[in-house]
Amino acid sequence: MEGSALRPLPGKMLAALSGMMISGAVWADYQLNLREPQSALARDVYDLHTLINLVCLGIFVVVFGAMFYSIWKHRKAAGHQAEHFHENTTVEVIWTIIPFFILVGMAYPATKAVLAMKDTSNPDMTIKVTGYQWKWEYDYLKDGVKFMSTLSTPREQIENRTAKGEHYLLEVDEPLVVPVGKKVRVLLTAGDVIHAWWVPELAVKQDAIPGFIRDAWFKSETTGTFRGQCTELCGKDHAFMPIVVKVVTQKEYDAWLASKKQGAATAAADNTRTFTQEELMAKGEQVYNANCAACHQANGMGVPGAFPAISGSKVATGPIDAHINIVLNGKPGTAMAAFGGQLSAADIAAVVTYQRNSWDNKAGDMAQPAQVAGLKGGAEAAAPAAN
Ligand code: HEC
Ligand SMILES: [Cu+2]
Repeated sequence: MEGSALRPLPGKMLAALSGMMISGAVWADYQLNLREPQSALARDVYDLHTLINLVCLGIFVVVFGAMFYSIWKHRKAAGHQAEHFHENTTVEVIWTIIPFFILVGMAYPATKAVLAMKDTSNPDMTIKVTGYQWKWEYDYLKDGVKFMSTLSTPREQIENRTAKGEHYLLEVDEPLVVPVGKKVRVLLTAGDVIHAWWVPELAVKQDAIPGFIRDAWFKSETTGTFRGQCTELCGKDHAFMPIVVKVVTQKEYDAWLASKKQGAATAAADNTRTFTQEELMAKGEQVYNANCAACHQANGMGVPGAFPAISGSKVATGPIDAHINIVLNGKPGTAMAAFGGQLSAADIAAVVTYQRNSWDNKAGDMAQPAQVAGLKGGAEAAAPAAN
């Protein structure tokens, strides 16, 4: 597949073709091809796509050329009489042998690329990626760094109240950060339904299936920001869980990792601290908007028939332990997931406090991290290891 010379070809061909039909200005911000590959594997995939398209084009021209030529050349009007014959062994052998070699010629490089994609041996680092409705969790297994990556496109853009940004629905609050030139193995799974992790420029596409671990890998040759999407229809906000991979130099990566570890240490300290009501409300609003508003909505009104309103909810104004419990453990069989595994005790204390004292809710009380941790420990002791 040293066919890298092929790469600009289809783009140019398409541009020339379409230039005849579409004016230049329209064409300028339009692109019809795979995204520019950023790794050796992605280049193989790109070249394969080009090669196979060219083979198809060649077959198309030869077959239809022969057909139209014969029809025209032997037309009745020119005095041709149809010949009566059947079974021509030579022709039959030819039209079996030639396609056979064409198919083998296409299958060989394709199989080679697929095998290379599956070869996750000897990675430089491993990241566990978990899909949730509707966000991704990245867990840097060796470094103890773990965070959620959620859509950061403002709601105003989604609801057409302002103009859409350049990376509309392809931007997140916390990208996956990896060093350039390193073989990164990703372990993929999901916490609720099937999702799929796809970054076209790096040629990774793999389903994330609850209860299974699948793996894939990529090795970016350049620094930059590469964007992808969940590619398995996973519910209402399937289009709202993009993937952003930021490839940086080793030095930048080390600095990022250090600051992430520092952040994790602060979060751990938060879990043993006592907060004021104001601190909890401010933190709770952030946690709510990042994790709960997709279903319960920023105004607390939910979506009638699907997601209950929190404003005026009996749970969010009733006994606080029951409120904490539903956030910790979710409600099995419904879309209300257990947040005990993804959010820290401080986050849960904050979001519960926020829900109890926002919109129409005036419970007036607050939850502290220690209380959440106590309930969490209790639940785990009462229901040991479900798996
Ligand atoms: C994927 C959608 C979804 C997300 C995200 C979500 N919830 Fe829920 N939530 C639900 C559903 C559905 C129910 C109703 C469950 C049932 O049938 O009782 C629910 C119920 C609740 C209730 C009980 C409300 C009542 O009156 O019965 C609380 C409290 C709650 N969620 C808090 C939260 C918090 C806090 C978060 C964010 C950390 C959150 N939810 C995120 C879907 C979601
Ligand atoms: Cu998904």
